[in-house]
Amino acid sequence: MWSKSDIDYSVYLVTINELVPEGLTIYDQVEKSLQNGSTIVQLREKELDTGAFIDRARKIHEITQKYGVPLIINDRVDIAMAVDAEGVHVGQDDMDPVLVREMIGNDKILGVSTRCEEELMKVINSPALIDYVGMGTVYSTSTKIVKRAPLGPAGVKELLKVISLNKPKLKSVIIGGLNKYNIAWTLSSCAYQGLNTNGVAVVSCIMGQSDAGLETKEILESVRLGYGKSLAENQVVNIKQEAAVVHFITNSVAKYFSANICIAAGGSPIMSELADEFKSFSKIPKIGLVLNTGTPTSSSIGIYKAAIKAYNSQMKPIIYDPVACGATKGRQEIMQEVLSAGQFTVIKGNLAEICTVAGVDGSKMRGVDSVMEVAIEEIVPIISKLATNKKCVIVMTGETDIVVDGIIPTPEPRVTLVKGGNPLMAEITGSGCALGGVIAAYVASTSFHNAYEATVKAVTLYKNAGYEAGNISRGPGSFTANFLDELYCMKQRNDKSDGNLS
Ligand code: 3NM
Ligand code: MG
Repeated sequence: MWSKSDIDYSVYLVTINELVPEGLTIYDQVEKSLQNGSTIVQLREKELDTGAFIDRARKIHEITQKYGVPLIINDRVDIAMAVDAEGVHVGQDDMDPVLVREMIGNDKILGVSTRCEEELMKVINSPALIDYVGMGTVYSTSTKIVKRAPLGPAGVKELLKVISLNKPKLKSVIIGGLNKYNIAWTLSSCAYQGLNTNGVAVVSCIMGQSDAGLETKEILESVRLGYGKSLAENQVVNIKQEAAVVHFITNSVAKYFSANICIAAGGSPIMSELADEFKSFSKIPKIGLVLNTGTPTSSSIGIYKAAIKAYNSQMKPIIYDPVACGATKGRQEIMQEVLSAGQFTVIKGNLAEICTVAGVDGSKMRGVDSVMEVAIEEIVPIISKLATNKKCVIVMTGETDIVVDGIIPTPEPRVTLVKGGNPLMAEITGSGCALGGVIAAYVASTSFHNAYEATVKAVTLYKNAGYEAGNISRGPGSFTANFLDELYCMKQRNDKSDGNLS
């Protein structure tokens, strides 16, 4: 016999018969999902007549009982009672929770959908005993017609704040557009102080899949990953550098140089554009992806997206370098697709590229690159806004590099200006691109809460090596060799001095 206080909401499966693939039944899907770790099931039927609904509810209940998992019935109190289900879930336009509670008694689970602070407060202030709230829609979904704008992790966080301040014991699940690629990131970024949501409610990403078992397993893994890396729980992590693997998807011009620079900076480069292997790469404990879109082909976007999904689902860092993204319409489209395909840890670019990513007209600032100091006050707010929006670190390279933290932006995004380098850096091909690999090596060696610190260290190392190399070089040829040497020696010295990246 389960008790209401220890219900596991972490993988909350909501059924939909209409999306079950041909050849499979709703019963197959629910059973396979339960076998692989879903923790609570809601039967949601919008079309069935009462008799058929009861029949289906009975069959589903037999399955959930076999796995010791509670069954919740959507909307229909009568059906929940008829099959003695463990609970009822109602929306804002359904039966008043007070009435539902009167009918089902105190031992059953009662959940209510909320879409905003006002609805949440209504639940919190309700005289009825409500066990959990569903909060959504988190992301856009085609499973249900939703009229409001998605909450996003930031909106969820606002709602969790309301719960935390008013009724911290109220359980919650989030719903809408969640899948194995975005769950870890969402959970890790929506927590309010110590309070996170208790689970993810998912429909299509299990019910609509040909292997509902495997999908459930992967979703469970993402949920664990997301909670494990919750910002609120885990603020301080040492940055310790051991050889991190850097996976480069980079432009053909920069490959050779990037690989050498990466090794000199303590990383271990691999080059691959074979989407089939991305998933296994992303499971390497210390790995980061450099996604440099400098020489796209007509098939590149599929490769980019596969890589983003793989690395996001394992919560491994992605350093996005949108080379010349404003140059043509085609490149702008690729940039938009890449940006909407997932979450990045660092976005690195020059003034023009960062302005394009930010949707700002950089041309007004053209020429600023060489007189950076005067324009810093103008550009920092733009970068800060972008960093906060994208919840990532932004690196704008130039005579002075600017690094801004949008991952932990409170109260204000942190900003570091990194000077140094040498004009010869601009005379060798791929020096900008190769920096992405050094950042990846550093960021991959730490937790993502420390991505900003790690990025600052990588950028500083790079600038310092460029400066020293410039002092002893006659031109681009010797500079290339000296730069590699300086980077290598500085890295060795840093490691020796304390074994850390400090
Ligand atoms: N309720 P999927 S969104 C049933 O926002 C439901 O309250 C929502 O489906 C809400 O996981 C939704 O396939 C459908 O995106 C979610
Ligand atoms: Mg309803």
